[in-house]
Amino acid sequence: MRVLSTRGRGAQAAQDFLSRLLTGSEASYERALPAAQRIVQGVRRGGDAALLRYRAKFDGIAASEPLRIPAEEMEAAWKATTAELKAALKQAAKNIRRFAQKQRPRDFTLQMAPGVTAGQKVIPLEAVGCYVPSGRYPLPSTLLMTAIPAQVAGVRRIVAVSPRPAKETLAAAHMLGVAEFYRIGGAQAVAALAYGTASIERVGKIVGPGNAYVTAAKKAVSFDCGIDMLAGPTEIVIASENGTVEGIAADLVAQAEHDPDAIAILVTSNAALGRAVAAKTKLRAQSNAIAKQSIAANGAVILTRDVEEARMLTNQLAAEHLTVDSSADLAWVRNAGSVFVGRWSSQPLGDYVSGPNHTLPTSGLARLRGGLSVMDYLKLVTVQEYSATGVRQLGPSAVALAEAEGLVGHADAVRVRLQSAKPVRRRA
Ligand code: HSO
Ligand code: ZN
Repeated sequence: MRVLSTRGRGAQAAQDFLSRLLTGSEASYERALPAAQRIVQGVRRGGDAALLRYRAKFDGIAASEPLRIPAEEMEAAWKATTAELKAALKQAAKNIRRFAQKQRPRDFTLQMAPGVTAGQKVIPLEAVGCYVPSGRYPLPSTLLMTAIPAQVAGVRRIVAVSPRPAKETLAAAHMLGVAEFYRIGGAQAVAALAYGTASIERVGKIVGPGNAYVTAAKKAVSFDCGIDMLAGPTEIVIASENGTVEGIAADLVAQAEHDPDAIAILVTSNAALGRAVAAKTKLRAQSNAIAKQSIAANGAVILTRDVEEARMLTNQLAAEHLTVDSSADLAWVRNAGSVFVGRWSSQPLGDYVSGPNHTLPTSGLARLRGGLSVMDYLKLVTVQEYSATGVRQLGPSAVALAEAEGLVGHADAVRVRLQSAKPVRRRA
């Protein structure tokens, strides 16, 4: 693991490394875009037949294998799950649900002026598709993270897709009552969800992480179908001055094992801590093929001049996962997908059981948004109601603004109301 210092002779190397991360090389999904677009068009035109053809070609699944996974198969998977894993899935689900419930925005009505109310009505999306990766690692936890907030939002139809779902993923679907599950993946699954086929009804939004083709396809369909975000490889930044070497190194390796392109960084002004973490991380990654690869390619300890510089760099990196030393650090954190506080808050706890979502913004997107939440499945529809009194209160200002914009029709529409809302003069 490289140790780069922002001061002294190595400063240029640190600069180069950071600007490579910050400006981002061409994302892998961009290279996949032309192929993904062809596949999307193929499914859009060719429907089920094309979907089955792509599935056979890319996932090696015989066309005779039905698209939809029978409920009995999911139930059997649940029954075959060990008591220990069942309990773990239940505990994780309970916390994810509780957290999403707390995040759910409420309906409200405000009185804006006498006779004028304005409010918001929270309405769930009709149908969403949850993509569950099944490539390098099967991720049943991702089904919990994408389906539970949808359930809390009140989404009526929740569809899961995964090309080679693990038994554990099917078990999780059964536990959650996610009954519509298709054995499809890649760009073709995204296309089927976005445009529909004879056997798969289209959804309004597609959520969940996937490989470069899935991400490229999400971008390709995003004019016609909602998407959560374009997710790149996992990132972890630890901003620590006095953390524990063992814990920091273990967390760096943990997120680094997701992907050979994962990014794992410690930012610190404490050179002794930095050097110890670099050595320990290298050692820990030795026995983990993928982490070893990503740490060699994108792992770094950045030694800064002072704490201030460490904080500034951390905010610039806008990491998907950020660990800080104490809750006092929350005061300077501006950009991060999810923050972990203190030595005991190991990041994988958040990947599974704490409650907050693990579907998080990557590639600097944390400057603009946080993780997936119940909000991603909801619309805030606004409502307003005037009485005659209300029109008399606000109407004249609306007319003035409409006239300023030269929109005669707008002004007239309000005037019509103003005229009929004139207070009736009582005869003396
Ligand atoms: N760390 C990943 C999520 C995950 N980890 C799923 C384990 N399973 C992205 O936040
Ligand atoms: Zn993880």
